[in-house]
Amino acid sequence: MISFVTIVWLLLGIVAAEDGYRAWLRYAPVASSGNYSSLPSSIVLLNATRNGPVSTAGRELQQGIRGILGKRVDINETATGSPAIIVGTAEAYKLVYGDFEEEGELEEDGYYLSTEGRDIVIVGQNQRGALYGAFDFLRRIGQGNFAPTSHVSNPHAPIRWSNEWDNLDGTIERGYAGTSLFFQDGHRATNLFRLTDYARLLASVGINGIVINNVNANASLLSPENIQGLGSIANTFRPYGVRLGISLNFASPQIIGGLNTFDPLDPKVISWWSNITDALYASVPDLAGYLVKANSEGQPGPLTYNRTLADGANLFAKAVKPHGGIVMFRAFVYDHHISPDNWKNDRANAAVDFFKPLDGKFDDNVVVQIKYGPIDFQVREPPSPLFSTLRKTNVAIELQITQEYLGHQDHLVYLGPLWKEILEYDLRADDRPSKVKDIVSSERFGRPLGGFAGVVNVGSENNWLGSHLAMSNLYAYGMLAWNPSLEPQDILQDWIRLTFSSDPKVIDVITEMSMKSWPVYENYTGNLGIQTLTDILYTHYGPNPASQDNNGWGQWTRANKHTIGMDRTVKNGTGNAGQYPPQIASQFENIETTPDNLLLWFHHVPYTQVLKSGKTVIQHFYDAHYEGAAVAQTFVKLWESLKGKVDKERYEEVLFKQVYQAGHALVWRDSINQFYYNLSEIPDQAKRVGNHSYRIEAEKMILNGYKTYGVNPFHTASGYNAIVTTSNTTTGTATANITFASGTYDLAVNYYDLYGGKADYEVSINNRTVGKWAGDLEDKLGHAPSIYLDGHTATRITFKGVNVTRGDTLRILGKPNGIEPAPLDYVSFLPPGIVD
Ligand code: GCV
Repeated sequence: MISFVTIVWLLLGIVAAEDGYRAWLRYAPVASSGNYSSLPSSIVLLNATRNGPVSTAGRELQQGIRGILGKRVDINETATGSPAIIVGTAEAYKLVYGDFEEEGELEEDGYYLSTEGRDIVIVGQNQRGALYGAFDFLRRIGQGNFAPTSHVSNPHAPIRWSNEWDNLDGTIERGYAGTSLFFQDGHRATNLFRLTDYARLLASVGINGIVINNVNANASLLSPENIQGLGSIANTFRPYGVRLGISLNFASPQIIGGLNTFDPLDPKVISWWSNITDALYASVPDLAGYLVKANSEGQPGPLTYNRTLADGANLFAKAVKPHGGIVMFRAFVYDHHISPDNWKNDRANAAVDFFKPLDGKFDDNVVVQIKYGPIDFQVREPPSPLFSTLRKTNVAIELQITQEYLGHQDHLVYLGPLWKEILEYDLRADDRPSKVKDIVSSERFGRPLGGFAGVVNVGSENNWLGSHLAMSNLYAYGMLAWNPSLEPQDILQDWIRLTFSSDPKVIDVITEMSMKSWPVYENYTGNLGIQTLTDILYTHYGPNPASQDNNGWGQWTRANKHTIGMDRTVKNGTGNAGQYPPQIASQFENIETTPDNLLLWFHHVPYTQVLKSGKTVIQHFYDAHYEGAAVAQTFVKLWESLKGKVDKERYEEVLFKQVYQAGHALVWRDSINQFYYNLSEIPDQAKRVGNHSYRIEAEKMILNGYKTYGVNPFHTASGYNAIVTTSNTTTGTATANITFASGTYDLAVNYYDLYGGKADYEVSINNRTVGKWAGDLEDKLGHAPSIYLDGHTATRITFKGVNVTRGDTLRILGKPNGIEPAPLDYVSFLPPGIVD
C-alpha cells in the first residue's frame, strides 16, 4: 500500500517548478522503489576530507536519495556496524573492511559500485572516483533501475575537460546562453554560487577539469587581483573533483609583464612565466594546467620569433611541471590569409603541416588538443588526419557542445551520433586498427596522457545552454569521454529519464526528435561534405554559402557555375587525402570509394556528377533540403504530443524553439536551393525550387509607407526582395487581394527580426485581425544577433486555421521600432498538409 506521505512526495516531484536549472540532477521521485525499500539508513564516509569529493558524494547521496526515494539517510564518519552506504577510496575501504570483490583493476578516477550485498559499496580509486561512483548509483535509481549490480568502471582517458570561451568582460565567444558565470567587468564574477551547481553537473558526468577563459585569452587574467580571483573559483570546483585550468595569452610577458619580448627561448621570458606560474599555484595549488592557442587567427605565438610551436608549448610545460600541471596546446593553427587563387592551398592541411615535423619534440606533459575535423566543427567532416600522424606526442580530441556551426542551440542537433562516428573512425595507422577513441585515450600509440576537451560555453540562462534539449549534448559529452563505446541513443535515453520522465511516450518522442536531428540539420544546411554553408564572415548562424569562398579563411567550397567541391586528392588537388594513412588515403583519393557524405570534401565535381545513390549532386542538394526541412516540421507535432507529460514551463519553451526551428529550416531550404539553382541554372526535377504557389510576395502587395528592399544575400528573401517601412517612424501597410480558393488555411508570415528594434505587426483579413506579434526574438532566442535583413534574421510566424474567402483583402500593418523597419518577406496561405 502506498502511504499518504509517499503520495505527497510523488506529487511534489510532479508539480515542482521546472526551469531546467537542475538539468539531469533533478532527483525526481520514482514511482517504484523496488529493492531499495530496504536501503540502508546511513551513509558511512571513509577518509572524507572537509570539502573533498568524498564529502560531496555523501551530501549528494543524501540529497538524491531523499529526492528519488523520499528517504532520509544520515551521514557518519565511521563504520557503524549496521547496513550502510559505504563511500570512500579503495585504500580507506580496505583498511576498515578488508578487500572487496572487484572484477578488474581500478584505474585513476575509476570506481567500484556494488549494490548486491547488505551494504552498498561505492569505492573510488581516488576521492574523485568515489564521487563518480555515487553519481552512477544515483543515475541508476533516478531512472528506477534497482537491479543489483557489482561493477568496476574506469574512465577511457585521464583528461576529460570542459573548455569555456568566457571573456573577462563577461561576454562569451560563441556562447548562446547569456553572460559569463565566471567573469564580469574584467574580474572574476562577484557571485559564484552557480559555479557550485555547474561543478556538480560536470562531475556527475565524469568531467575532471575546466578551463574557464577564452582561448583568445586576455593577458590581464594574470594580474595579481585576478590570480587571487582564480583561487576563489577553484575553491568552488574542488569539492567536485574538477580542477581549474586557464587559457594563456602567449604575449603576456610583453602585454602585462613589461618585457620587450615574448620569445619563448629568452631567459627573461622563461623566468617571467615561471614566476607567474608559481604565483598561480600559490593561489590554486591543484591547478590542472594551461590551454594555449598560439599563432592562430591573430593570436600571438612562438612563430613570431622563428621558434617552433613545440618551443612554445615546452616553455609552459617546463613551468608547470614542478607543480604537476599539464599544457593543452591547440593544433588549431592555420593561416587565415591564404590565397584562394592557388588551388593547391588548403587550410585542412595546416595541422599536419605544422605539427608532423614536431612529433616527438613536445615535453611529456604537453597534450596536443585537436579539433575533431580538419577545419572547424562543421556539420560533417572526416576525422583530423593529425590523430594518426602524431605517434610520439600526447593528443586529445576537441569537441564542441556549444552549437557554433550547428544552429546556436535554436536548432535541435543532438551531437552524440556525430561524435560517436568520429570516435569510432578507424584510421588504420600502419594498417592496424586505429580508432580515434583509442588514439585519444593514449592506448594506440602508448602515450602517457590523452583525452577529451569539450567547448561548452554555459551562460547565465537558467537552463545553462539556453535550450533544454541541447543539454543532452553536455551529458553525452561527459558520458562518451568516460566511455566512448556507449551508444548515443542509450546515453540519450538515460538523459531523458533523468531530465524529463520515464514515461515511454516522452522517451520515444525525444529520442525520435534527437536521433533524427543531426541528419535533418545536415540535410537542410550543407550536404555531401560541403560544410555547414552558414555565414562564416558574420554570425556563423544562417545560410550564406557565398561567404565560404574567395577569402583567406580557407573554408572554400570552390562552387562555380558548373562544378563544386574541394579537390583534396594527391593526384590533382591539395594533397589532403594523402595526409591519412594509406588505406584511408586511397579511399578518399578515389571518387568511387569516397562515401557520398564526404564527396565534396575531397572532390571537385560537376553538379551533374552521379552519386552512389543514383542522384546527381544538385538534385541531392534540392531533395535533401526539402526532406530535412519537412522533417523539422514534424518535430513540432511530435513535441506537441507531449503536452501534459512534460511540465508546462519546459513544454512551452521547447515548443517555442521547435516552431522557430521549423520556420528557420524553411529559410535554410529555400536559401540554399535558390543559391545553387541560380549558380548552376539546373532546375529541380521536382520543380519545387523557385516555385511557391501558395505565397504572396510582400513586394508585390500594394504598399503604403512601405518600400521594396533588395535583400543581401539575395537568396535569403523569397523573390530576392522584401519590404521595409519608408522611414523608421512611418507605419506601413501592405495589402493584397486574396485569389486563393475559399477555404481554411494556415497563414504563415515570413519576416525579419533584427537586433536593435522591436517592430509591431498586425495581420488582418477584411479588417478582421488574424494575429499580432512583435519582432522581439532577440529576447526569446539565443543565436548570435544580426542587424540586417539576412538569413540570420529571416523567420516565420504561423496562424493556424484561418478562414478565407476568395476576394478577401489581406492587410499587414508594420510599425517600425529602433533600427527594425518592420521588414516583411512574404505571406503563405497553406492548405492542410502543405509546407511552403
Ligand atoms: C575562440 C573558430 C571560432 C572562433 C574560435 C576559434 C577557435 O574560428 O569561430 O570563435 O575562437 O574557432 O577555436 O580558436
